[in-house]
Formats: sequence, C-alpha cells, structure tokens
Amino acid sequence: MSTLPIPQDLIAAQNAPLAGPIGEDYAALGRQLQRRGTSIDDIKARVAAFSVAIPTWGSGRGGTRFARFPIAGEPTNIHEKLDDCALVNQLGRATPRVSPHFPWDKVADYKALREQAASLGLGFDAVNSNTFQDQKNQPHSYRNGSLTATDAAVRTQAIEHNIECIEIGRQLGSRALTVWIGDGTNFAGQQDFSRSLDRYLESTARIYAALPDGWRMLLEHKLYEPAFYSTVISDWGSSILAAQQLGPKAKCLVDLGHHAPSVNIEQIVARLHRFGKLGGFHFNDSKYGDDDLDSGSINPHQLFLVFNELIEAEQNPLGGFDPAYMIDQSHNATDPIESMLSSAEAIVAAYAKALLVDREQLHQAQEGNDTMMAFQALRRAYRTDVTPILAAARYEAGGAIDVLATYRASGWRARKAQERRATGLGAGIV
Ligand code: LRH
Ligand code: MN
Repeated sequence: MSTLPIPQDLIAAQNAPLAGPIGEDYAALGRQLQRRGTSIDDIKARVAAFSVAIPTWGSGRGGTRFARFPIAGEPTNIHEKLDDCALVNQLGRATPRVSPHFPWDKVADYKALREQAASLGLGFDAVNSNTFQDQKNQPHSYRNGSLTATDAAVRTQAIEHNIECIEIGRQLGSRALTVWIGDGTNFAGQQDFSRSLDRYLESTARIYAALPDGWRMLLEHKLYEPAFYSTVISDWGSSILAAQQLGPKAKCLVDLGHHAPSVNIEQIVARLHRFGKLGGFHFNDSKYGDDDLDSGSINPHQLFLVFNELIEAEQNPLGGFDPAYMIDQSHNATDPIESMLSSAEAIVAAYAKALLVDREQLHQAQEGNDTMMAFQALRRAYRTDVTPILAAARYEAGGAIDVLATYRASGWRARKAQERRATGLGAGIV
C-alpha cells in the first residue's frame, strides 16, 4: 500500500472548482477532434498510459561552474529526493519512475531503498554511472579520462564502477545502465582520436559482458563539456558505431542538449530507430549549449517534432521500439518540483500533439510532394491545445488538474524547509 506525500483530499479540494470547466473544455475539444475523425478518448487513454522518468538529481537545485544557489527545504539525500519525486508523480501522474545516479545516490541497503520507492508508488529506470568526477580516497583520478584513459588501472577502476552500478540497478529493479563519460581533450594532439576510441570500445565491451539478461546499455553522446576541443563519444555517429560494435544490448541515448546549435535532432531520432539503436532520451531544452533547461521551455516545436518521429517509429517498429524516456535537467532558478511538474507536462503535451497528426494525410502529401499540406498536417496538430486532455487524464488518475497551484497549496516546500537541514552553498551540477 503506497503512502503518498500529500493527502489526496487536498488534491480533490483543489480540483473541485476546476473539474466542471475542464469537462467543458474537454467536450469542446472532443467535438473539434471528432470533426477531424479523431476520438479524444483514444488520445486520453494513450496519454494516461504515457510516462517519463525523472532524475533524482533534478529534485535538488542544480548549479553551474560559477555557483549553485540552494533553496530551503530541498532534499539532502536520496530518501528525501524520492519523497519529492513521489509528489511530482502524485500531482502529475506521469512520472512513476526515477533515474538514479551513483555514487550521488549511494546507500547501504538498496533493498530498503527499493521498498521505500515502491511505498511511494515509484520504480527505478536506468541507473547512471559517474566517472566524470573523482570521489574522496578514490585510488585513481579521472583527470585524464576514465573508460578511455591511457592508464589501464584507471580504465579498470571506471569499468568496475559501471559494473557496480549494474549490480545496484539489479537490486533496485532497473533494467538499463546509462553510460555518459566526459572523456576528451582541450588541445589538438592531446590524445589520438582512434586509440582513445579503441580504449572506449575495449572498456565498454567489458561492461557489456556484465549486463544481465534483459538489460540494456545506453550510450550517451555529447558534443563538448567538460572537454572543449574533442570528446570521445561526441555525436550520434560515434555512438551508433560503438553500439553496433558492442552488440544488441547496446543502444544510443539522445540527450537533447548534447548537440551543436541547429542540429536536426528529430532526424537523428529517425536514423537511430532505422538502424535499431534508439535506446532512450534525456529530455531538457537549451538555447546555447548543454543548458539543461526545462523541457519545452525554449523550443517546444523541436520537442513536438521529436515525438512526431517517435510516433512514426512506433507505427513502424522495425527491429523493436521501446525507448527509455527520462528527464535530465538542472534546476538552477526554480523550485525543482515545479520545474519537473511543468517539464513532464510539456513532454506529455508534445506526445499528445504528435498523436493528433493525421498520418494518412501527412504520408499522402509527402508521397505527392505537396510540401505545404505535409507541413500543415504537422502544424494543425502542433497548434491544438491539448491541455484539457492532459488535465482530464491526470484528474481521472487521482492527480491535480492544476499541478502548480495544487503543489503551492500543499505548502510542501515550506514544510520541508522546517524539517530538512539546509544544504551548503557551492558550485557545479549538484
Ligand atoms: C552530461 C549529462 C549526463 C549525466 C549528467 C548529469 O551532461 O547529461 O546524462 O550523467 O548530465
Ligand atoms: Mn544527460
């Protein structure tokens, strides 16, 4: 029996004055979609079944290399992070899984952690390893790389950490390991591009060999940062070649912030699916670099176009379609819970709008080279306000019609500010 963070009747009280108006909006949109030959209830059912995982590190304030500005009542350990993530799911009803990061979320008893999560209605999605920071009394530093370091002892340490993450994930009920490494160079000539990649392939093959049945290894590419001249796995090309070399359990993870400005990410999604290597996503948004801003907050149209490709892939699954949907953001300026609530809603909205694309009309226009009608098939879906569908799905699942207003009415943050110790000033992502 799960003990949810706030009383359900608080949510019910907040919903009461909104249920009527949302019902009217839903009925009106239903009539509009009916005229398009689409059943709003079908879309609502798909929306209700959709979910995205949230990052444990997203429940606290994030920072940059310059500074991190904590807020009173932010979580100070994984147990408090799970409480906050459970509230995001209780209100939004779209985030029943969390993605943990090790050693940030390290505990002594993972069975107990799994039980705590289950009692909060949460499960665990992909686990994330961390060989981009040195831990206290760590035998070997990652200053010159991790899985691609020239020093075999450093590589072995990084490999063993990833295998330890798999073991932890197994205890938590996870079925995937996300491997992102910052390995790269700041100067031309600093490392040999091919020998670095060969060391990556050799190291990841040893991690791959430790994957239990039914597990996946998600390779996350990133153009730059922390390395600013070259990055070993810098783009989807390097990632898919490595995944193909490693084997069927290796797939590619697309972090929306890990590309050069104006790269066509939705096309990368289509390509990875075409070759059976679309493993998952880290949803966020960015204007310049890996800004880790709230999903849909800068470029909601791109998020829609990514989901448009995902619906096409789902309808044409080829060797299989089961990408892991996860959020990866750094909440430097908002209440992290509010950012995760609004980001999850933006992601579900992009999915719902993509479901509204008249694919028959789109494909016909594409085959007939009717460029404008092909574009209009997407645009008509994109400009549809799907708010009533999302709110109705949340309401019927016991969630909040207005997630932010209900969160604020709960007084959760103020209460936690009383209960939780203050977290220190600092800098960096967490
Ligand atoms: C790297 C990254 C990676 C995580 C980290 C928190 O930029 O996207 O996915 O491990 O952020
Ligand atoms: Mn990421």
